[in-house]
Amino acid sequence: MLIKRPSDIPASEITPRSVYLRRREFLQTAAAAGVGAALGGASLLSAPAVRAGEPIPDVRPSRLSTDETLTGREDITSYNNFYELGTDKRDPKRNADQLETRPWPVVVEGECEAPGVIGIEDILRDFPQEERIYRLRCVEAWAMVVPWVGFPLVNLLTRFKPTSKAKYVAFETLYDPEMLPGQRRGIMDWPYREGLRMDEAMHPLTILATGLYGEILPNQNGAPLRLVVPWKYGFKSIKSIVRIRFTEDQPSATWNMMQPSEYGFYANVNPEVDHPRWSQKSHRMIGAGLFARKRPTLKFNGYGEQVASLYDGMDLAEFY
Ligand SMILES: Nc1nc2c(c(=O)[nH]1)N[C@H]1C(S)=C(S)[C@@H](COP(=O)(O)O)O[C@H]1N2
Ligand SMILES: [Mo]
Repeated sequence: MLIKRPSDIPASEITPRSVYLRRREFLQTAAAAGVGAALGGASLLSAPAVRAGEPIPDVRPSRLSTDETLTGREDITSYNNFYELGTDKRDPKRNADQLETRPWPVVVEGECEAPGVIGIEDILRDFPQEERIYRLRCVEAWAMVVPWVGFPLVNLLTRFKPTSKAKYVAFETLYDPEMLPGQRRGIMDWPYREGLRMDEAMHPLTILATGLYGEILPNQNGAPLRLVVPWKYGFKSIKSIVRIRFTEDQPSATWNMMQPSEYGFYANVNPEVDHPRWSQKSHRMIGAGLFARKRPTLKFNGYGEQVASLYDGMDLAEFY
């Protein structure tokens, strides 16, 4: 019999401990939810390695894209907020390789008739991928224009049949200190969490992104699956999602929990409501140079025509 020496074992056969543990958790969750084979458990567990930078096939352009000048790929992928990979803007790219994104089961649970688990490969296959060029406006008063690849969140949510009790959707990032070095420090109450009201989640502008510039998402940008809500500050756009839960009550959200006076649950981009420590009236474009003129920030990040009616009758200074 042939005994494989360690050097003969292809990298694809070696399972990092954290991935192994995640598989086990996935199998337990799947069993508890009574899904398992029905949702193609086998393909979930033996997904081929797809890497950042590989092209995503059949990406269709979207009419919901802006026509502004794109921020360069280098800037989008090297100036990041992703505290799980470090708090400096350059840390996420530096630490990106530590995160293993295959296999990547996503649990969908809570107030729905068909809870279950879906793998990233099935997500890429089942939901037609579009290019959506959106402004991303960080609460720190800078912005980018990003050619995301992704699909409307509503397409995924409806598959799991939310009940009439589902008033909100909660999201969670992977918790795995072995692969996410930032989680070895108690700087936040991990995992990173975010949430949307059901109508915000179902809105056609709200997408789950799987790529950018036509290619699989780099880890520092939230691979393999991150939320993008273009009319809200960037911190709502939670990265590396592993859990989606329909809830009756407003879910907890990381920055809102940490500093509620500075970061609201809604976090709609609003030049009329300043952050307590700085103005939100204007922002600088990443990549435009330090001396470039600041741009005026638009209410709802310029998407007011599409989304303002979601907040009819709400005082946006109170519900910031
Ligand atoms: N899990 C997680 N998601 C996150 C963050 C984070 O630290 N962890 N940072 C948020 C913030 S503040 C912003 S501005 C955007 C940045 O996205 P980008 O790095 O792709 O530009 O991601 C958001 N999503
Ligand atoms: Mo941000």
